[in-house]
Amino acid sequence: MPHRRLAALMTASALAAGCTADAPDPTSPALVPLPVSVRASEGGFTLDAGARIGVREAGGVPVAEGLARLLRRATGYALPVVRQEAEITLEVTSRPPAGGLGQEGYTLDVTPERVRLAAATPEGLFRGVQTLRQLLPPKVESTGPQPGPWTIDGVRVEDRPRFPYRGVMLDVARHFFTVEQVKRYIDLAVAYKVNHLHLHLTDDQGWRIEIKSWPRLAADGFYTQDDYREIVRYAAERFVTVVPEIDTPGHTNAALAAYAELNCDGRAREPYRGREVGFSSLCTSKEVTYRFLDDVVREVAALTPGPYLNLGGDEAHSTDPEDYEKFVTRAHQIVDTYGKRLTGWAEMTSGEVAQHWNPREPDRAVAAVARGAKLIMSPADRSYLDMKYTAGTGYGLDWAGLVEVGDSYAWDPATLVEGVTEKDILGVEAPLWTETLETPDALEYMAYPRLPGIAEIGWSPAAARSWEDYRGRLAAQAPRWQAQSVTFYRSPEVPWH
Ligand code: TNX
Repeated sequence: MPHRRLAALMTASALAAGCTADAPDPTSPALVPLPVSVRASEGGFTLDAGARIGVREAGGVPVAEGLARLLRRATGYALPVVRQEAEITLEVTSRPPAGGLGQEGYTLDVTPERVRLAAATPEGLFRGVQTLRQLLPPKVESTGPQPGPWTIDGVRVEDRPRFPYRGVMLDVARHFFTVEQVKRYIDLAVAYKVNHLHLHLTDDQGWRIEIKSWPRLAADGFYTQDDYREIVRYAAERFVTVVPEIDTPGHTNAALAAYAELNCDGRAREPYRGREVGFSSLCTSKEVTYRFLDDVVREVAALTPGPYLNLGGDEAHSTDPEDYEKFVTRAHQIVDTYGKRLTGWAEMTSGEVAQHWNPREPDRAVAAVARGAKLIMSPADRSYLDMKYTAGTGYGLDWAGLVEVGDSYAWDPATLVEGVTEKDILGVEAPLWTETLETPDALEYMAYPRLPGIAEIGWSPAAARSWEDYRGRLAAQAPRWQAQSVTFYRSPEVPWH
């Protein structure tokens, strides 16, 4: 861990290369994820009723408007967005240092006169806005007007992410969640600089996305194509890329129940409501299976602006291994045809990105790297939000163990699996499987407070992170969640105030 004064001597280019970080300073603001560099400065800035939000570059206007909407709710101030320097200024610039901090990096300066946020892109501004939110008093998260003052201590932040992919996954197949519920899940996660939403759209228990060419797939509880477009749009407005997952060739009972011809024996399966896995398979030897897959991939790809299309590939215990290989090869070609990059779980033997999930099968991650894939690290015993915190947790599963908040935080993606190093890793993800979760409160209880820790692992420099320091910063999030009526688990490991 670099000494603070030494870190202060490190050059801007070292920062730009992402290879340095200040050791956490106990007097620093309680930010999650921890930025690359935070330096306290003299005095403080107070937002008052006459303040304006200034942005010269057209690209920054939506971010400025978003910040204004958030601040107006709690402060009751007018906060007009103006196209010039103002009390709070957002700037899109290619000039260093902000301009050299990559697509998501930013600098944030708070002085008694003004707040100045700068980044190379609107996305970088949006990430910086999340830091600014956390510098303001927690009541800034309230949905109705609160009394001031709205003071921020003087500070200079320089920041950029460690990994480009910081994801959350929501299983909307085992239990369905509405568009509004998904929007709230996005809203809460982006505060921690999450930038991908992986939607597990299909499984044995349900098919949750309308496919026009196979209209019986989605029966009850599903997104129409317009619903899905709305999720994608809402996510994109928050610089979140949606990664749709159509799980194949296993986890397909819902499709096998809707269309008899997808079964090798030509007989439709019964709908399934249980919690078993590994019993279903598409019929890999039938041509109709590939026409089906082509139709589904074509429609989903057309609705999805992001680069990835995930075809699952996990737990295909009812597919013969040779047939599995053949299926995946053809599936990869289909995804290519529609201009997307194939991603899947670690079992998938083709594709550009593989997701490590099973702590008992690290070799699959190593094999994926060997064939040239990048990894998303989501080890179930650390990052699965559906694992119980303790034996007494009222929801969740425990097949990967009990995962207290400290367990989910205290690991590093680049040292987890022997033979997998930093350069092999695209990022991290926190999946939330919903076999046992039926309500938004249950989702939030499992995600908070673990989700912010996974987000920090993906964002913050490894050398600057420690559980001891993190638990204090995490505790400071609680009043922010309370202001938004977030249901969260009051772990005894966290020093809540
Ligand atoms: C394993 S993770 C699964 C899911 C379950 C989850 C429950 C993965 C690729 N497959 O089907 O929902 O465990 O924790």
